[in-house]
Amino acid sequence: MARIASGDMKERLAVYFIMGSQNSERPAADVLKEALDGGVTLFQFREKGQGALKGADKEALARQLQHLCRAYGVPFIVNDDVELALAIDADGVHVGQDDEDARCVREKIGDKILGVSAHNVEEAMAAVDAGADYLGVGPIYPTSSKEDAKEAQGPDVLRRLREAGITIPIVAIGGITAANAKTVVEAGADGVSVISAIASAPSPPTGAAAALAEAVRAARTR
Ligand code: 3NM
Repeated sequence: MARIASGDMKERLAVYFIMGSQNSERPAADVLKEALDGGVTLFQFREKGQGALKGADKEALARQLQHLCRAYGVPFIVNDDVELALAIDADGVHVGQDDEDARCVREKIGDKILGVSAHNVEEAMAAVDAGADYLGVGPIYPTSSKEDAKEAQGPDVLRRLREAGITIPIVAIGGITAANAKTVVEAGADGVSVISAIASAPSPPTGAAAALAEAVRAARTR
């Protein structure tokens, strides 16, 4: 298997849904299935924070959600757990600046997808150098879904990264909704990454996912 091509990665980042069992009172598999029906293009299993599953329970949920993603042809990314990603043969791993070093992760996962969180030009350049396939940049807007989230930076951070010559795929994260998706894509993001806009949407979240997909699609053709 070869590394994912940049153009394919950009397509995949259109509607990047992130979720763990802690993000919804409903069964995660139900929420994910309904979101996939709405047009989610990439999924990240992020089992983190208060009440997060561990060990065998975490792996069992990961396998269940991975199975669903496979049925929809949507890549399954694991947040900050290389061991789990390798054990279940996930499609990729996403790491933050405080997680395992991106270069070490790249060595361990071979050609699987590697996503790295970056908050500024320096971190973005280091991530590219370490072999990232895409950058997650945020928080763009205030978020209540990440306990240790930094201060919201606004869409200008995306513009600064592009102006600094960062050309790899970028997904914007933090407080993104169908209403502001256009703004972040126009500022330089290839797509949007969300937890609450889908996981906390009225049930079923199919329409919320479809609205995000439509907003990104419309902004991309401008
Ligand atoms: N990472 P919501 S913000 C998981 O800034 C995550 O790197 C962030 O959730 C970062 O869509 C965030 O509900 C939470 O705002 C995004």
